[in-house]
This record gives sequence, structure tokens and C-alpha cells, in this order.
Amino acid sequence: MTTAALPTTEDLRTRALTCLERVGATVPEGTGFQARTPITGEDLFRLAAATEADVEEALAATREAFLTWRTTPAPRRGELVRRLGELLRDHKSDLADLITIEAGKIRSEALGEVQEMIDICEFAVGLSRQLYGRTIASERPGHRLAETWHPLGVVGVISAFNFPAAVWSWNTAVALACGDTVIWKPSELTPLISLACDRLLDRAAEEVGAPRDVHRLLLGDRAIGERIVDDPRVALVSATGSTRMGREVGPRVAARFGRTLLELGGNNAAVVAPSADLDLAVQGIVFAAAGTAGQRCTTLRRLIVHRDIADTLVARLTSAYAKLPIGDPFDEGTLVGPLISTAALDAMHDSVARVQAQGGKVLVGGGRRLADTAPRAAYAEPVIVRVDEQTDVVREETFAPILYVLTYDTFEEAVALHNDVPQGLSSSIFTRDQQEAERFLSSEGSDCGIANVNIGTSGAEIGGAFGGEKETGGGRESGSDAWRAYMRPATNTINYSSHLALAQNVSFL
Ligand code: UN1
Repeated sequence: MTTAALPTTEDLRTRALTCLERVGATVPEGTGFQARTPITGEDLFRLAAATEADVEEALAATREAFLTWRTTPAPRRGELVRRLGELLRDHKSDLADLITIEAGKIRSEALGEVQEMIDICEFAVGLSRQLYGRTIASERPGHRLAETWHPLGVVGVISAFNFPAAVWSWNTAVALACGDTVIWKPSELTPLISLACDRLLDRAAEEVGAPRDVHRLLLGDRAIGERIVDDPRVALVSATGSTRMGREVGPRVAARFGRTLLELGGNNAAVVAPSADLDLAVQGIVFAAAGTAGQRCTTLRRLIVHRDIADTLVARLTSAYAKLPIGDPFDEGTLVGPLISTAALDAMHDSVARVQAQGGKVLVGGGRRLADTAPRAAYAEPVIVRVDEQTDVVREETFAPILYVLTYDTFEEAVALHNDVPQGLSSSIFTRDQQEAERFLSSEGSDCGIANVNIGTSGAEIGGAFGGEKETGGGRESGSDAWRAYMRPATNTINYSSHLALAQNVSFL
């Protein structure tokens, strides 16, 4: 199904300007790069990119601001994050519109992304009163051993187009509560939502009297990211993107003994066992595989189905896929919006062609929609491909709605197939067999940072830590105790006796 006619680029331009105006942001016009919309695939505005002097000034200013911010009591820092959360709530609809215009997300998912930002702000406000350290029993009389946590410094956030605002907020809300300052280089594909978020944080800082330079936004290309990566004033580089990008960022930051928090590619799978509730499984699979047009790092890319139920499940999925409404993401009826670019569509078609050459069979989808009305946009039909083995194409992440279906006979075989990819972000099992579910979650089961039962691989809540293993990079962001990555622990030994006792019974003097 293709939903109603697309809005015009002019409509989208006006709508974007209205949203920005309501948020209080202006478009920095210039000749640097184009803001565009995947809805029509056309250009919206030409924007100024940050210059080398802007980058240097931002690095110096955020470092300077850190020196005062780190001594501001954490619950006071939390007030800034609370105000940011309130402003995000007030402007939820405008922010969601900007996300739809620039990233092509359907309305419900764009609103969900803003909700995720509000949620992490609330989490970080609470966190600002919970930056706990431990007290440890000392082996020496009259001594106390304690662990204290301190702000780290400037945090460089490099974010991707697909969660253009939420990933920034996971990092920024937590970093600010922890006493760090933030310098942000968003994707070149999503400058407008970045300007809106930056403006709201600026307003929050003005209102609560926080230093203006606790955060800076730098719009522009890869060279800006490289400056952040290489500058010793940036204590932590939190980067979200491809494994290829992480492979460059990791060693460069390590070479200067900086820290990284990497959130890279995923190749997430769901195991569907014979006992699974198929109604539940079909819903969970379709959302995880076709939702966000397959452009989440948590998107379901591989289905590992028990041979006995494979045909039944596949038949249900193909019929659901054939009915997916594809088109204008602002249309309430649409479930699948555009891919970010025609290059993404080419990559999708290339992967499908390569896997077909390896014996893969397309069961449904794979075509292009709206090519006549919007030749520069990339509306893709989510595709299901049945494969006999996990070939090199299946083992790589293609950032598009391709679902590969594999079959298994034994649980051990399913887990082995599941883990036999280079990435380790998210995973799930659909089963009513408790033993099987627990084994999947145990250390002999899924090797991912996220492992679910009877829900899909995507759509994690902010309360848990988010991230994955292997080529996904090992970072953890968002909830739980992910905050520790944004602080440095110090171990303190305090002698309150009148004797100098040495540890390990050493005597000296
Ligand atoms: C991402 O795709 O980079 O779990 C983040 C999810 C979302 C976050 C995805 N809460 O799908």
C-alpha cells in the first residue's frame, strides 16, 4: 500500500521554519552544507558550517565552563536538566516534526524519540542525587577507604542521523548531571533538529543561571568530528555510527589516552521457537524489522526460526509485509517512511542482489515506491529474504529494511547461528518454554548487550543501559549505571588514627 500524496518541499520548509521559530532557534544561513528532507529527497536550506575558529573557540569555552560546572553541586546541576526536560515536553510536537522532516520517521516514532529524551532527563535529574560511591572496609585500624566519583571533563558527542535527538540527550543529560560539559557534532543529515535541541538547552541554561558554555553545537562535516576525536581537551568521545567509523575513532582517541564510548553497528536476530505465541511474534517482528524503515541500530535483521513453524510464520509475515502502508511519514496511516537517501536504497538493492546470487530467495518486498512523484526520495518496500546459510552478506549490517530468514533444528544450533556475526547489539527469543528463555539469557546464550524475551530487538527503554558487544563497540549509554563512563572514580584512604600503619603489614622506619 502507498499512502496519500507527499507534501511539497515548500510545505516542509515552511513547517520546519515554524517549528524552529516556536523553539526560538534560527537557521544559520551560509554556504557550508544543505539541510534536506528524505520525504521529497530535496534541499531545504543552505546552512553555515562551523569554521576552524568556531571549533577552537567551542573547545576552549566548554573546557573553561567545565572548571566551574564541576564544582556546582550535582543536585543543582540536575536543575538544568530538569528545565531542559520541561522545555522538551513543551515543544514535543515541534521537535517530532523536525525529526520527521529530517530523518523521515513516522509521527508516532518521532514523538517516541522526543519522549525518550524527556525520559532520560527525568532519569538524569534523579541521578544528580545518586552519584554514589562505596565505602570499603580498610585492613588498617583507624582508616577509612572510600571511592568518590568526579566529573571527567568535556564530553564530545558524535551522533548519527537515525536517532538525531535521543542519542544526544542520553549523553548530554547524563553528562551534565555528572558535571561534564558537552560539545556536539551531529550528523550532517540532521542539522535542524540539532539546532532546536541546542537552543532549548541554551534557554534552560539561561533560565536556571548555568554557564552558557556547558554545551556547544558544531554543525559541519567529518573534519569537525576529527578535531573532537584528536583534541586532548575532550576527555570522553561518545560516538554513534558505523563500525567503520568506530574503527577509526577508537584507536585515535586511545592514542592520546582519551576515553571512548562506542555505539556502533548491530546485526540483531530473533530466535522463534516452536512454542512461540505466533500472534505476538508476528507483531514484534514486523515492528522491529520494518519499523523506522529498518534504520535503527536495533533493527531486526535476522530471523532464526525453528524448521517446524518456519513456513507458517513466514506466510504470516509475508502477508503482513504485503499490506504495510509506505509513504508520507506525516500521514497517520503510514507505517514505513522513506530511507534517508537514494544511496541507502542503492545499498539495500545491492545487498539483496548479492544475497540472491548466494542462493537467497526474495519472499516479499524489495521494490521501490513513489519513484515517479519523488525521484530524489527513497521509498523502499521492506523485504524478506529466505537464506539457507549465514553468508557474508547476511553477516554484515545493511542499514535498510532487509530481514533474512534462517531455519534451525536444535536450540544449540539456533544460538550458534545467532552469535555467529561480528556485531553484538540486540537479540530476542520468542518462546513459551521458560527453560529455553533462561538459557537464551544465560552466559551460554545470546552474546549481545541487549537480550529480550517475547518482544523484538528494538525499542529499548531508557532505564536500562544501552549498547552492545564485539563490533558494536562495548559502550553503554542511557540508564542503569552507564553514568560511570562520564565520571572518574578516585579511591581515598583516610587515616584518622595517630599512627602511620602501612598496608600489607609492611614496616619501614
Ligand atoms: C539507535 O538506533 O541508535 O532501542 C538507538 C531502540 C531505541 C534507541 C535506538 N530506544 O530502538
